[in-house]
Amino acid sequence: MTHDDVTAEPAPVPSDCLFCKIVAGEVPAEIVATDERAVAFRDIAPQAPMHVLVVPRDHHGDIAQLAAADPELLGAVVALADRVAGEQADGQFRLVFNSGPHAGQSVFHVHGHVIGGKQLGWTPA
Ligand code: DGP
Repeated sequence: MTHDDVTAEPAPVPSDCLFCKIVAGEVPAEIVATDERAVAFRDIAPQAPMHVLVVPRDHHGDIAQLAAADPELLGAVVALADRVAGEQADGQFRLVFNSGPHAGQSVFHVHGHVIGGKQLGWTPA
């Protein structure tokens, strides 16, 4: 994907989107926080004492598509990540958005990995 591919047009919602199903309550997840626009739940394969995924309720494929289509919603995702870090850890966190398969994205409903609860190393492998 290039920047030319990013438009404000909403992407079609895939009928089999895992994170849409978690948001809808159709697939179980350990939800730790919600608000009107976003949902936070524990990652199924945690990489740190706190490893929570924050997703917008609306479907967007990746962070660039979300930022182009609804920047306020991206702000809501970041705000919920900050709240989760305050509730689940010491308020300090790393927020990672993998964007595209080469970056490690495997679920194509934008999600921020909220990671913390220990001293984190740098850089990611
Ligand atoms: P990414 O690779 O950046 O697209 O992150 C996807 C994350 O989603 C990965 O860390 C594992 C997590 N994950 C995949 N399937 C499920 C699931 O069914 N439930 C939960 N809670 N997390 C999942």
